[in-house]
Amino acid sequence: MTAVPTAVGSRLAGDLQDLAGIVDPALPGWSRQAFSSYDIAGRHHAKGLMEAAGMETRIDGAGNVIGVLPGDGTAGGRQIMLGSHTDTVEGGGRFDGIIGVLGAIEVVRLVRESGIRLHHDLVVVVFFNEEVNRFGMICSGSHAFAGVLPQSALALEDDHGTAMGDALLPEAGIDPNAMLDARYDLSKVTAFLELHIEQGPNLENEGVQIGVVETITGISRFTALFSGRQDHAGTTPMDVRADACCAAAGTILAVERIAGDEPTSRGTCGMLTFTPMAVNVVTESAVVQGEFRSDSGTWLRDAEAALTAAANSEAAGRGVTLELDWRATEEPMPMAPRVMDTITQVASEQGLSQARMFSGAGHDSQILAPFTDVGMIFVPSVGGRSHCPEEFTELDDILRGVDVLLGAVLRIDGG
Ligand code: HGY
Ligand code: MN
Ligand code: MN
Ligand code: MN
Repeated sequence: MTAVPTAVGSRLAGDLQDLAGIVDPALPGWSRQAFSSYDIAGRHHAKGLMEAAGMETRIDGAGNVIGVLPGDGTAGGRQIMLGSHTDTVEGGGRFDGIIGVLGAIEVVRLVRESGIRLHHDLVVVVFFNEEVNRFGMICSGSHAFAGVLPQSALALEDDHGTAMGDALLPEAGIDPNAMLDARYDLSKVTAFLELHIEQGPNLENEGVQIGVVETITGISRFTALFSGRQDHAGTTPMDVRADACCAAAGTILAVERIAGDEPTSRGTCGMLTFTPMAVNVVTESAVVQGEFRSDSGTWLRDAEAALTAAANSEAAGRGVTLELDWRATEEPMPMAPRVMDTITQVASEQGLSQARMFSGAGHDSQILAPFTDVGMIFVPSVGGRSHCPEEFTELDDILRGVDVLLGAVLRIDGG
């Protein structure tokens, strides 16, 4: 058996720096948001690395970049698939997503350089638009890839009334009809594996090197439009106002209260816009985008009901009207036991400490999990920070993650 190679730190460090550097210079942190030219540049950069690694590449109708390293033809066309995303949140970090893409490409190089011939075709995918886009949709690329992008997603509108379906072609170079038709035949995929930073504090706090994800969080995301009446701040008595701002504020605090102190439940309202934006004007309209997360679908349904009631009460009590819609809800998603066991076995053979864990972050893996066996490998986040410029993971931890990813590829159904 050919000796199993280990990831090349200098090469991967260079890749990380190059890809992380493709960002919008006008924004803080590392911003390569979907629907931006920086995102297109980032995905095309990854495509170039795939080609340099000897892969055949293409971009599907949903903007997903797909690279293939053919196997020896004895696996009946079956594939082992790796992947993640290259888009970021606004003002994000330089490890979320890209370590999974670059780590997968490093695995391909190691396989080729070592002369190992896999039976399976080895496929690497860069998914378009993993992060929440301005229309409130997550993982639109992997939804399309799995054949589950709802037609209704194209009608989702941003704060300026632009529909996602109208923005895709001019901004992302994606034909919405081709996106709806971009389903990949996942039945031929033996397993999908994603290397990712933990984005939380657990591995670092426990001093553990490898996280083996058991379940990925469920997510319920909403957009609430409060419509009140614009008035003068100084002459309008408090008891005759229809103040959209205060209705929104009460709803935001309700999200925090409903999330409460459950160990794996979260409530966040990260987007709020007022019209007009004027300190001496009673707000006419307010848009709140928020979300709940939990490992329990039941808890999420209860939270949705509680928030709906709270938002209606905050609006009605002020003579404000409310339009509330729940978007991009995802059920909690268990990972495949046989893939988890493979990752566990490989990590222990490599002498690495490891722990099974819950992912409070959402991932493309959860979109693919109903259609093929999926597993995720986590590496520690320094200080547990992510979705911020302070996001950091040590190169040695990334290299350990890549070595486990390669080990799992060689192990799954004979490699
Ligand atoms: O929002 C998330 O959890 C992921 O980073 N998209
Ligand atoms: Mn993210
Ligand atoms: Mn991510
Ligand atoms: Mn979905």
